[in-house]
Amino acid sequence: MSLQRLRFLTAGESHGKGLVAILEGIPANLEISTEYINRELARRQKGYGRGGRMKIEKDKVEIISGIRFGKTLGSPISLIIWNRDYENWKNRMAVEGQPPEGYKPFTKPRPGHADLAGGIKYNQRDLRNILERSSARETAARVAVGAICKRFLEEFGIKIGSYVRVLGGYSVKEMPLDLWSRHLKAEQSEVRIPNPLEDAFVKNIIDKAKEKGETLGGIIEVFALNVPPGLGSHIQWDKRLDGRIAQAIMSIQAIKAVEIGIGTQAGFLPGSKVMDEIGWKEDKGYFRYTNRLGGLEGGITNGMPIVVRATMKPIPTLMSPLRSVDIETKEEALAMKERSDVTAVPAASVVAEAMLAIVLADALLEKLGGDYMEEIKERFELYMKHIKEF
Ligand code: EPS
Repeated sequence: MSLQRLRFLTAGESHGKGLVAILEGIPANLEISTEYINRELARRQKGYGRGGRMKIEKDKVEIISGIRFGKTLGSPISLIIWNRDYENWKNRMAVEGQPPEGYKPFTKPRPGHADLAGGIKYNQRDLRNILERSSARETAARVAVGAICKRFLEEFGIKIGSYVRVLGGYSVKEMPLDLWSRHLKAEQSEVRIPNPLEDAFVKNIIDKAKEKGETLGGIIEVFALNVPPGLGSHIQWDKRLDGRIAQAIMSIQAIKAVEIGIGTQAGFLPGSKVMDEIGWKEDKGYFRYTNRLGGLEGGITNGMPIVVRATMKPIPTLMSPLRSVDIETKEEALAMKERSDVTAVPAASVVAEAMLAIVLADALLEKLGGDYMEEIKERFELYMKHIKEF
């Protein structure tokens, strides 16, 4: 719905054979390598506080179509990320036949997961049939798609980064002012915070949560630099870019809130403390003295960095489980527990980069049109000239 020029779908169960994605709409002649996508996949797998799964998986993409001799063809790009863990699930996740001897269906839904609502909706009494697709394992496919979109945006100087701002209630105390420096610091941190010197505090909170059988959520910030003004539009509700970004980020598993710029803070401040005053200089043209509105006004980019904040709830699989009901007996029971993460906030930060990249690549293509890179670059130059002269 919200994508105008790109389309993508993912498929795949968490413990099935693998994850599949098809991305359509990327123009021809964009240089891209498997290695580039794999780098992003590896970034998603990091983060202190993940469970055993990330030790099993070494996510690598296999490109099936759409790329020849290192360049896109303009045709749909399809890709697969094989699940290594499938080896351990072959019998339980078989496409044909019957469940193996002694197999126990999953009947004690976890509060906070899609288990119960999904089971009711799809009439599945083995709730594994819901869990398998609702799992955040699916985000590996999104990150692969996002990597291709990032590569596209790079051609226009647009850079996307992210960091974790809050984890398990701990709010990062000190960090660089500049967004890209925060991102670079986060790349060095085991918990993706913009100051690795504070890693120990966060890791300690994660260790304590693990001991208690708890899980932890947090707040991430994702941003895009060098985005030209004029992406998105004020003219229709579904063309507004802030709404399109919000949907994309909110669609990430476990995200419960999305803010742009100062976000909810804007409701507490007078107008003069919320708007970003306009200036003009010969060398840089129009600029803003502040960026409280996170680079978006009226659903259109204004040339300032796009800044998005998102809140992730703790993972619902608790090793000290909460009360639930066994859907077979209707009796009170503790929710199902199985291997999971204490926190996946650092991973969600990388996933948010991918989703922002997808939406921005789409918006740039919407603005410029075109089917091949040379054509689109020419149009971009022309538009940049227009911005300068306006
Ligand atoms: C994930 C893979 C999953 C979890 C996590 C994300 O692996 P498994 O369920 O086999 O341990 O680590 O997903 C969840 C916790 C969830 O509730 O969705 C991944 O690849 O990111």
